[in-house]
Amino acid sequence: MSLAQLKDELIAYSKTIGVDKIGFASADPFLQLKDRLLIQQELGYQSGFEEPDIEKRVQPGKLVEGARTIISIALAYPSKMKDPPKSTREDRRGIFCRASWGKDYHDVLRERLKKIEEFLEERLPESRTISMVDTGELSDRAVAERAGIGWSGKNCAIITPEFGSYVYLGEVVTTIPFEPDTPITEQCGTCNKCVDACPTGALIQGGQLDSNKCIAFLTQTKNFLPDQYRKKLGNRLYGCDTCQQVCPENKGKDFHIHPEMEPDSEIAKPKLIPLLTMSNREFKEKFGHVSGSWRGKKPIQRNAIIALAHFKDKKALPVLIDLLKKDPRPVIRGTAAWAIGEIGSLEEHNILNNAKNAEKDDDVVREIEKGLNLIENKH
Ligand code: B12
Ligand code: SF4
Ligand code: SF4
Repeated sequence: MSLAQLKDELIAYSKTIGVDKIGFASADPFLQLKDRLLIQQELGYQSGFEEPDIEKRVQPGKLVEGARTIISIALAYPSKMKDPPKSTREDRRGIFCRASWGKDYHDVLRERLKKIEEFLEERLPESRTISMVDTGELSDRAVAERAGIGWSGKNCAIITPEFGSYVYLGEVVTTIPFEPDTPITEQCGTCNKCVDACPTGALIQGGQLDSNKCIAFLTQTKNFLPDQYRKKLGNRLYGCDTCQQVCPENKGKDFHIHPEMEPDSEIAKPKLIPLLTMSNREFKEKFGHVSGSWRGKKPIQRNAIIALAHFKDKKALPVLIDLLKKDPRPVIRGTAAWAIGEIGSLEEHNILNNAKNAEKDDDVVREIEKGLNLIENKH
């Protein structure tokens, strides 16, 4: 069988295993990406979640000796919930970004990628392959761009003409020298909606992100959220979709192809107050299977407290006061103190004062002082 035939067979096979788009790229070094990564590193714009070894990121040959091709796959995910529950005065809700709806995409894509690896190994046993999604060394986007899956948008996302940018990406690196596909030309043109809409100015310019300012990144940090971002968080519990939501290329794009990616609205848009008192076990049971739980319970709870402050939800005060008094985690006590200041009035001023006298952690004391100031400024 010729390689052209094998490629056609693999494309046909990929459709049968639930791959929405497949593309082939050469495994040549990613020289432009290397320059880009060095610039981002120098400017301090990286998130710290990337593979730190830049050489490994840009030289597929370092991952598989004799690598010739990278096969990129894309799976489309839903952008709209069927029957989303309303966030009401009685029950304020937070939101997980779309990339955290349904079953963790790492597991979903790994299963598809494994099947592709097996397909190739069966037909060409002497070939070597490895696959990765998100947590691997390669830039999934740079691979997808080269493989013709989509273009690299000003919002940094890979945008496919068929599914918009709501696609997960993964790849198989192989020693098989397939004919590469042609990249798609950039189609943003004069549009700049994503850059203008970003709530924190994290998109420094089209295609360049300062991760430290990006809400998607900030929701995943474990320490206190810097003051200037607290109001910007809104009710986001994990991730941010704003620069994709405003994108005209995503208009009308809402694909429900994979049943495992269907969101459970009580998980994707959960009530905020019950989140605050959840045990580790309950959290794992309810949220353990979604990608947004990878940093554990604490950042989600911190963000939930910030969301309750955003809603000025007075019903949250008893549980926030309880957290301030009893929670062993300084980030939770401190963020609760700030939120009490945002929501509360003179009665809560006394509570904050008492808590300040009892508090031993300097960071928490600072947050309590912020809370006290917030109340004083209201009166
Ligand atoms: C670190 C990381 C983050 C960081 C930093 C994001 C970033 N923009 O760099 C944070 C935590 C902020 C983040 C957030 C999100 N992420 Co993320 N993240 C990653 C990760 C692990 C590495 C990305 C990386 O290396 N960035 C460094 C930059 C410099 O490179 P790059 O974006 O990979 O590659 C592009 C640039 O280099 C650019 N480029 C190269 N040279 C030049 C030169 C010029 C002049 C220009 C303009 C551009 C340019 O072209 C490349 C191709 O597009 C990848 C998985 C992976 N292993 O690749 C997922 C990944 C990029 N994330 C993904 C997703 C879904 C998200 C979120 C949408 C999740 C959410 N809803 O909250 C947001 C989107 C934020 C945004 N606007 O980018 C998907 C993207 C899917 C897609 N369709 O593009 C990926 C691919 C995961 C996956 N396997 O599906 N993420
Ligand atoms: S994910 Fe949100 S904060 Fe990050 S660049 Fe996009 S709009 Fe800005
Ligand atoms: S909003 Fe406009 S500029 Fe931004 S990615 Fe979409 S098309 Fe490109």
